[in-house]
Amino acid sequence: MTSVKQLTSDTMGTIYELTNESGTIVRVSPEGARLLDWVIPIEEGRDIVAGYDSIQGHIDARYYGATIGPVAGRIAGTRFTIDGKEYQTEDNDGGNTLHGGFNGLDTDTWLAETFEDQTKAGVIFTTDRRDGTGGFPGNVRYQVTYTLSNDNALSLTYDAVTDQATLFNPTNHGYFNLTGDTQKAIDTHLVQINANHVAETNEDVTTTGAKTAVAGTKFDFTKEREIGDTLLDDPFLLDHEQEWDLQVTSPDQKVRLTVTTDRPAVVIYTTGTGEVGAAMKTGPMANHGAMAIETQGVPGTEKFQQFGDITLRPETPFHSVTTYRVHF
Ligand code: FUC
Repeated sequence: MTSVKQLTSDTMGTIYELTNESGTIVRVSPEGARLLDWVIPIEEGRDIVAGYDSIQGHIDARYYGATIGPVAGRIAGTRFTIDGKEYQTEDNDGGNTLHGGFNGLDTDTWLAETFEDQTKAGVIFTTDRRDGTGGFPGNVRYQVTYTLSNDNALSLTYDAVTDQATLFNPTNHGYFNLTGDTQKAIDTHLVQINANHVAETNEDVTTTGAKTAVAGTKFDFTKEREIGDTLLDDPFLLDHEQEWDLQVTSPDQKVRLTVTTDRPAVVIYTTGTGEVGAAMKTGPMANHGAMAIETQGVPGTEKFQQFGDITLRPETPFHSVTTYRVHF
């Protein structure tokens, strides 16, 4: 059996708790349609998702575990054009629009609807936005569905419909530390990313439009290796030639996380000085204490056609699935 129940606590507010037969527990919040906890039933329960010890901490810091959008990453110069019409978005990141701007989808309190059956349980989060919110055109309904299955997969399904052409490139900003303790750096985690190229970035982390082969660079994770102390904030261009796109294994090898997505890229962001000392569930965040695994369209796609198309049009509803699976 899998199940979902609604709980309320003073520190976390309303949460939805998903459980499966193996005793895995996933907790999500309507605040930002956010992933709070993913507790693996080993030892006394190992929570592999980094997060604050209160929902207010999450709201203030914004991105931990949250649904990010309408456009994940940076819109360079806070402007984009669709069908010849230019739109202006907010400057919340040194001349660029980061993660949807000041009021990204992470700042919405989403409506929640639960479902459960023998093999899976979950929550459908929905939020509606008016034309022009944050500078993005279209009255848009966004949905994110979290589904926990009995085989320890957590799927995040993104859907959206609009009444006029707009941009949509969502992600989830969950930070992971497979030791369960963000006071420990992730440096000895083993990582494999099935990507032979990264998108090249400028100093301000916007993309240049070029792609770089990973061979011989610090971005080469095509064979499993320790992530080390390198700081990453880079879009890996997924080859999509294997069963999964990315795999992370805990230093004690007791937990392995595989990620499979239909999106063309994954941004790996390893936390640095900006996050050090944050009041996490397990105490103050270490330098390099977690990694965000953000599947998405390649940042800058609105500008660089070679990366694809993130235009959402009325006649083509958006649908995308990323599946995270734990092996323990
Ligand atoms: C990631 C990065 C950013 C940023 C943020 C918290 O997605 O690309 O640089 O600092 O999340």
